[in-house]
Amino acid sequence: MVYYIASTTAPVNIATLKYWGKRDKALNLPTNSSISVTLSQDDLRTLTSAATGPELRQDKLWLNGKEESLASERTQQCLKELRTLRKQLEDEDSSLPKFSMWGLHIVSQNNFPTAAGLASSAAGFAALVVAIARLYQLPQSMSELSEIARQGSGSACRSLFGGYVAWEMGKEADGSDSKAVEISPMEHWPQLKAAILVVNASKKDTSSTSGMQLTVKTSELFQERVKTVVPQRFIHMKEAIENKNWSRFSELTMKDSNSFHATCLDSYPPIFYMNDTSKKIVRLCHAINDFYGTYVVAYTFDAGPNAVLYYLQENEAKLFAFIYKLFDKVPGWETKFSEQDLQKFL
Ligand code: 2P0
Repeated sequence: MVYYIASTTAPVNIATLKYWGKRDKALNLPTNSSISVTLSQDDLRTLTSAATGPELRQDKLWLNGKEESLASERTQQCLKELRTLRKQLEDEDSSLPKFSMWGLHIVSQNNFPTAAGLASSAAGFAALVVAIARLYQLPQSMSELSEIARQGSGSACRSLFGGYVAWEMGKEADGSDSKAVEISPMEHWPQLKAAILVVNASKKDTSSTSGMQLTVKTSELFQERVKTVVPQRFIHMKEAIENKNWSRFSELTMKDSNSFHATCLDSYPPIFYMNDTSKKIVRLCHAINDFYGTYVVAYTFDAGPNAVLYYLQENEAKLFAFIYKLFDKVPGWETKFSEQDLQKFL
């Protein structure tokens, strides 16, 4: 038996300017542009291998060791587009093996909890699209492939790049200009670090897709957010990243997380992604920043209760002194803060 195989990893990306709302559900076209920071591949990532061969009749997927359906329209759309691109190559060069006619076997593994608001669908669809594009030896650029990944899951388009990434919402009705572009590579600002506080690793209650549909339909605050708040913030956040302006970046990141969760709360009936522990983390971050009189940490929360904290490498000890003291889990970390200090902040 002959098999052809390609593998890739795709990292998780965490939005600092949030995507929330679709103007076209079938094509996954967003109501606003967004910005994200891609996490290190060493931490949170999906590893995907795609295989094909003349004897494979069906498409199959194994996710985290368990066979899963590939029947969803979004997945089918990604596979269809990738096969069409491969078919074009085969039509141009008849010596190429007919991959587009054969089944695909896809094996995918996350090294973090799936569907718990840790952007597993982003890394998952990005890895799926890139693994198959490599297998098919497609000449398309990452930005072009991001248009396919976007149709699997909106945020997936941003996981095709490392570092600092913008998803430009585009204007076209067919989605041909709604794609991810790199703002800066990871090496541009390597001092920026992320820590994830896993508050709850179980599956979220309201899926992102249904949550954003409800917000678009019912929230008045949302209209203001997409019309005036996000377009301004997009420009400012891009500048903050390009200029490595940490305090500006922190402020915008926290404000945008709050703005997104406010539109969730303003949906009817309201959607709650953050829980009491999440709120405690928000207060702690502001308290830490107040204590030092400067931005030491910035929080952001996606469609779940888990916190992503951004900080500069030089402030790692300052931040973790608080975190470890508060959660009292990790021995060996010295902190100059007393219980009394902490209680004052919380
Ligand atoms: C984001 N989120 O920008 C925002 C912030 C969650 C909160 O993108 O329906 O899984 O597959 O396009 O991409 C999560 O939504 O939604 C998300 P679909 P997706 O990262």
